[in-house]
Amino acid sequence: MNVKERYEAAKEVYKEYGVDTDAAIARLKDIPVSLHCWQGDDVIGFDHDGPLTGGIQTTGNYPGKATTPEQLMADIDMVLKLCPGAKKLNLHASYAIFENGEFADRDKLEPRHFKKWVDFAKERNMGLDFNPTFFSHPNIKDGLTLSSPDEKIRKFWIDHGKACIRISSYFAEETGIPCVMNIWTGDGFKDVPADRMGPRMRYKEAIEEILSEPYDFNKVKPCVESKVFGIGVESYTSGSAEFTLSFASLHKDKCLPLMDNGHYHPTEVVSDKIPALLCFFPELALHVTRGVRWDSDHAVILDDETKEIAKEIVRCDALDRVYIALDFFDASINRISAWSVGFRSLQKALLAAMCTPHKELKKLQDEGRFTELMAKQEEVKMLPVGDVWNYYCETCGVPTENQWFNQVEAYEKDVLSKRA
Ligand code: RNT
Ligand code: ZN
Repeated sequence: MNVKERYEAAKEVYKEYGVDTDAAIARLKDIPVSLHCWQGDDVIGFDHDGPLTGGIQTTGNYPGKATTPEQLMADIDMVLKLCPGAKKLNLHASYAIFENGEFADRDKLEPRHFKKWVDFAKERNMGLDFNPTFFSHPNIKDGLTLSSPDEKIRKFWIDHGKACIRISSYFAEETGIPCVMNIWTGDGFKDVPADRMGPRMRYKEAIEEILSEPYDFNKVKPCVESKVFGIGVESYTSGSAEFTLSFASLHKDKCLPLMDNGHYHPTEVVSDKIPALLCFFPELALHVTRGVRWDSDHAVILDDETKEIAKEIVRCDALDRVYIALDFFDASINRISAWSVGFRSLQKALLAAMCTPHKELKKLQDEGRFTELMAKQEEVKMLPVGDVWNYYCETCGVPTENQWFNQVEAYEKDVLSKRA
């Protein structure tokens, strides 16, 4: 049987469960997922020569990483070719493109430094998301940026945040698609702090100042991302979960909470937090990643939590209230492959969620039929979602499950292996 025939058979199976797979496919095609540019070059960017610093780290030195905007764009194009569905491109401020020997520090960045990215996105009908870069820079003092006790340091980073709001507005204007702008800092302490509240009060006021820069909240969606600890900041973070959630809730008219599922204690799950936050926030944002023990940024795979996250977004009917972005960086394997596995896995999770008979399952719960609920939930796991997936890929004009990896291998041989 070919892909189409297998799909037709699967479609009949799903019909018996009251699931319309054609509708699921049509819907999934319109759900944008933000593709992070930083998997392509190990979170380095183009505005500095030094290493990645500030609470996060990449490990591995697999050959072929992008070191110029042209290379990174070519690699992103390859990923777009391999992945189905609607995409946005997620940039960091450190990916500014300077020309003719010009340079602007983070506090002086302007929209024009991102014009090439805007052209790139427009040509591919993609929206753009953005992130101020509060790491890999000499103005991180004693591990702190926005929560630093040094006013000059704080001012520099506040000005950076404001510059990024202006750039985000430019992205939204140019693409006609809202720009999600995420504020994450690695601010924190390696060892037991002597003051936990001071940095947080300064952090609060600094973000408030950034958000005083004028913007249209329908077009620019500033977010605050929390983290429980980072590399070198094991004991304390200024932007803890309670801090950012309270901040976002106090400033609901100006910003959104962002949850990265690698930023919590190992048995805490973001899937359960999504419906909790949806009770209070009109919109929220996600970084989908894969935490492994103490590390937050492994490539996303089709694991239980990824499926559960997708399930919550879908069954809460919140696809238009949740901004979904990927956030991981693996330097130990082919980066195009890491990117594609991550993007495709999230798409698979969304598709599986859309092909689940949530109404019937909810009914069993509400009627207290928990024995049957457990049995049914296990039964639907075995439905032929793989056949729907391959057909979805085919209709999106991208390779099916057993066809994409050889394209990565060819690209490695033809392009990546020739890079210095
Ligand atoms: C780090 C945060 C943050 C970064 C990116 C590069 O732990 O998750 O979102 O990964 O901004
Ligand atoms: Zn993140």
